[in-house]
Amino acid sequence: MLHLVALLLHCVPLAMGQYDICKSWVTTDDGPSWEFYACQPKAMRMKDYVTVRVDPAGITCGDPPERFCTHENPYLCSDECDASNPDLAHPPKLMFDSEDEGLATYWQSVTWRRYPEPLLANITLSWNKSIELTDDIVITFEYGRPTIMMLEKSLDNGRTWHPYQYYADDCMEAFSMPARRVRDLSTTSANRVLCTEEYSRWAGSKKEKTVRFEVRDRFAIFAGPDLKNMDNLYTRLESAKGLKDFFTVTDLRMRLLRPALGGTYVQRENLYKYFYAVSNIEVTGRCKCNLHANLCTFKEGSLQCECEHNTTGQDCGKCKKNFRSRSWRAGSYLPLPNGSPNACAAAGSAFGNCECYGHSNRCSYIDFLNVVTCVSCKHNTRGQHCQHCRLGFYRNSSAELDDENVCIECNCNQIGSMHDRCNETGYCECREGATGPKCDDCLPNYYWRQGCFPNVCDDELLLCQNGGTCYQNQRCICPVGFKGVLCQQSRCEVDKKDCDGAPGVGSSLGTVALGVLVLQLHAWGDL
Ligand SMILES: *[C@@H]1O[C@H](CO)[C@@H](O)[C@H](O)[C@H]1NC(C)=O
Ligand SMILES: *[C@@H]1O[C@H](CO)[C@@H](O)[C@H](O)[C@H]1NC(C)=O
Ligand SMILES: *[C@@H]1O[C@H](CO)[C@@H](O)[C@H](O)[C@H]1NC(C)=O
Ligand SMILES: *[C@@H]1O[C@H](CO)[C@@H](O)[C@H](O)[C@H]1NC(C)=O
Ligand SMILES: *[C@@H]1O[C@H](CO)[C@@H](O)[C@H](O)[C@H]1NC(C)=O
Ligand SMILES: [Ca+2]
Repeated sequence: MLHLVALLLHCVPLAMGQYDICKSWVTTDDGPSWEFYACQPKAMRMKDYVTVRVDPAGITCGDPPERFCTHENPYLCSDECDASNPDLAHPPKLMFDSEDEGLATYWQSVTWRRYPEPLLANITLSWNKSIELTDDIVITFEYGRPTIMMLEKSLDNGRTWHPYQYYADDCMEAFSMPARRVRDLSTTSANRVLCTEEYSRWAGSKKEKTVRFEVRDRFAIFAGPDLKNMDNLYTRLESAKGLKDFFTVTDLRMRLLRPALGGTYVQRENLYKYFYAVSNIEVTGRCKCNLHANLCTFKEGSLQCECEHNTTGQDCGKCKKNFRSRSWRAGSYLPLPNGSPNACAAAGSAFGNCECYGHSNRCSYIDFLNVVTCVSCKHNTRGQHCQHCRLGFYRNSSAELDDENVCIECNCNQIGSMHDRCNETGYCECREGATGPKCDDCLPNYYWRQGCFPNVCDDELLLCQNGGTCYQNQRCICPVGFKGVLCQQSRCEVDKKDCDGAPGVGSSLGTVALGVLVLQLHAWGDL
């Protein structure tokens, strides 16, 4: 019985297509066991999981209500958009609904009544999950396609954006780019960002309604027409740098830059026939799970891979706890037809119980100690399991033990601290007078000058006397006739002749005194 089940399971991958299952129970000479394969989820209609944002504010029509015309009949302006009336409203969600046969529901912008100011709108789609496109993106416009638009993509949840494709009725004029067609790309240019004129020319608003981002045509460069030779595509995706990433997105943005004109010129006397209306945005793709999952589910508002191979994370991008005896790797489409699972391995499968938290992928047996230890711990870690921080580093409390950022440099001030080690919260050990986590400050009553020194003078306890002034807590600048650390000593008391002729020659003496003072300042400045 067991035999039969195993046999059936084993046949499944071939029956259902490539990379559909992650593991199967097989019988070998050593008895039954699991066999693992590279696997990926099925392609889905991604519009069901998207969140959309339309910019700028106020671009959606109907607030206040507005009449609009069509290119076909520009003088019969009987259509109305009214956001407060559900039958006449055109909110963004109508780009993603499922439509009854023949009845288009669509998002619509305000009309171009501000002409010649451009009519600009951004439609941003976000999944909060990396997805791999498997078919064309198809955007359906009612009342004519834009004459200029651009598609952008993000791979990092909208932090950075990159052009994906340019669309214009005249690429040279709109973007200073020559017009090209995806069909003309070659194996080396399959991931080129180009400008196409195929979807922007006027052909009557009912006839040609779609704008495409051609994924299939790009796949066909490798897999042939009808995508019969998928093996070749998978081989290429694995080996050509950047090709997989080209088809991967977390967000898409349509930048609508000029609406359909229905002719060559904008008719100023009837601006109510210029606007954008989008009835559908079809995005077909699969969750990116790094070939470690064949299921992707919608949980708590986001898509999540159901990771196998002892991986974890939204994209199965790391190894599960206790399965980190070697570094994480994505599964591979190669070798054909089942690929390599590159599964994470349990700590202790090879030698004893040697986990290195992903900071080393080598263990070594030390004979005379009879222990297995990690070798060459990276990321500033050390220890048998790379579980400690190297001297001069401390543990990052917000990072797990297997995080690359687990150890933070102490960064102690070289002069202010005793040594370059710190305690578990990053505090260095300070020399006398120094303070602060890094010992780069001085305690009160100390001043900083290549280290901390006790104040010689200040404004509170150590006052300069007899009219002396305190210079940067380092010394008193004494008036002529006084000396001592705090100018507390009159020169007359020390040497009678210093007092001769002292009174009565104020101004000239003053000048001399100032001269001395300036000289002194110079001297200290050079120190
Ligand atoms: C659309 O997004 C781009 C960035 O991708 C931004 O520069 C531009 O200002 C946005 N336009 C509008 C109308 O919000
Ligand atoms: C994005 O997905 C992550 C992981 O599933 C989740 O923790 C986070 O809350 C999501 N963010 C938003 C804005 O939905
Ligand atoms: C993952 O770990 C479990 C034990 O928790 C083990 O049974 C299974 O075979 C492992 N899978 C892989 C692909 O290594
Ligand atoms: C601590 O770890 C977190 C998580 O990896 C990281 O974001 C942060 O930058 C680290 N802190 C420092 C100071 O390196
Ligand atoms: C580290 O040193 C600082 C300053 O001396 C102290 O406040 C802190 O409690 C110490 N942390 C630990 C974990 O010892
Ligand atoms: Ca619709």
